Amino acid sequence: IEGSGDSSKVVATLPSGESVEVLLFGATVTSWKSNGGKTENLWLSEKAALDGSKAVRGGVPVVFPVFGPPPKSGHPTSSLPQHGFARTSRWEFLGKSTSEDTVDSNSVKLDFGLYSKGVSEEARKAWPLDFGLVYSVTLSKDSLQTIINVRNEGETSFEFQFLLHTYLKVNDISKVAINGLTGVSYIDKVLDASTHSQSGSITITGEVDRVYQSIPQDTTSVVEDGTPRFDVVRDNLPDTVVWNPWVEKAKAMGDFAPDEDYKHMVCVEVGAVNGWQKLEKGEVFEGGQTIKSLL
Ligand code: TA6
Repeated sequence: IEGSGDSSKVVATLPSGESVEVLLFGATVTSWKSNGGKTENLWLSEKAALDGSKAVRGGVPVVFPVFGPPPKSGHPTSSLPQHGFARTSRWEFLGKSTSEDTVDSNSVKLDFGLYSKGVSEEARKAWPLDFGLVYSVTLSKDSLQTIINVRNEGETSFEFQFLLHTYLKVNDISKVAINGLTGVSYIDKVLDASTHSQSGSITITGEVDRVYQSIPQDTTSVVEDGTPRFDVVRDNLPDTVVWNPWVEKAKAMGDFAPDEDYKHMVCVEVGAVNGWQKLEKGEVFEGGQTIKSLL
């Protein structure tokens, strides 16, 4: 662990130079370097708050127990902030384990925990359900795996949404195509939340904010200038959000810098956000992603 207080982070490096950095604040992955440590794969705003003062603008924020603005009223999450409290809570570092998968490719797993008693008073009051989260971040030579384990520690059932708000770094958004979602139904939040069906690749020439639902196959691919750049593989999660704020929204976010960096990022966010996952007392949900860097 490096640093102290809310800006403390865990850094892990493989013998071949790949690395990952995770803030205890929100268990937010803020850096993932592949290619021997030469290639940063995640976008992080130059004005991202890394001191615990607000959710990190970039990396992989953890969204739980609600995605987006919560239901207006009458739902247990109604008085939670947008995207819930996990990304703005102080998680515990539970430990690190390394494994020699084969002689030349090993991996390191970092575990983080967040429990009911670890969230703020207001979050606890807003969502008074007993839960336990264990978030595992596994760095391998060419991939990063992030998996959540949600346990219902209470006496009653509860329901939740979960999403990994991954900011992928790209060279030039105008040369990006996102594949693997052809024919999938999506809610277009830029077009009044109307429902559409994806035809062909996704290209980004303006603000994009789409919730793709119940996707039949598990891999979403990001291709840059004709070269495959990332595979984002879902594990037990049915949905994927694709988001780029474009120039106006980028300017409007105080912690999004530099303004024109919308050209160098795209969010591909795996999750279970269409409806609610229900957990009975003592039940566990597990799901997440493996991002493969193909460079
Ligand atoms: O994931 C896309 C989205 O829901 C957008 O609608 C936008 O709100 C984005 O998340 C960022 O939300 P934040 O609360 O991090 O500013």
